[in-house]
Amino acid sequence: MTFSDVEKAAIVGIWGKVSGNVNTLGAEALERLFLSFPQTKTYFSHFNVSHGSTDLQSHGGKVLAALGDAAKHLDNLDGALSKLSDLHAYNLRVDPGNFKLLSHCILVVLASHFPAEFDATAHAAWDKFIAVVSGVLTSKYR
Ligand code: HNI
Repeated sequence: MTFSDVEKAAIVGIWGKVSGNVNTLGAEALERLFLSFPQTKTYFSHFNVSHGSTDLQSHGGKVLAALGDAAKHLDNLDGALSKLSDLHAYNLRVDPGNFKLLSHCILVVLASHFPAEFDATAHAAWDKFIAVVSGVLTSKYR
């Protein structure tokens, strides 16, 4: 999967808005995930999932930081995400359907925090970007 120059600019541009605030924004994405799709909490039974918890902050930060790293390697996402792909497929065994749910929540966070920057072009680019990342993270299941 390749990204056009317009898509790349939109992905990197929005990442620039997110990068300084990954813990807070990531925690919000996870909180939305767990409240809207409670079945996803089964993977996180060892977490304190209450509002603002350090577990939400720290894990949310890791997820968004991984996306930020991916945004720097748009021409080689398979390579950049290889270790994370192994982890999700072989260790965590997250049902691939859950990636769409988290992706949706991340897009909602971006739209609500950056309404001016998150226009239709940025929305489409980020939707594609997270879908491709999710595709890589769920590519080694068999
Ligand atoms: Ni995911 C761990 C990134 C989707 C369940 N996940 C991680 C880590 C990163 C990460 C980074 C930390 C790795 C490490 O510690 O080395 N996860 C991502 C990204 C996406 C994603 C970028 C999609 C965009 N993960 C999901 C989904 C689920 C999920 C959809 C389940 C609903 N991930 C987990 C679990 C862990 C995890 C569970 C381990 C958490 C822990 O600390 O115990």
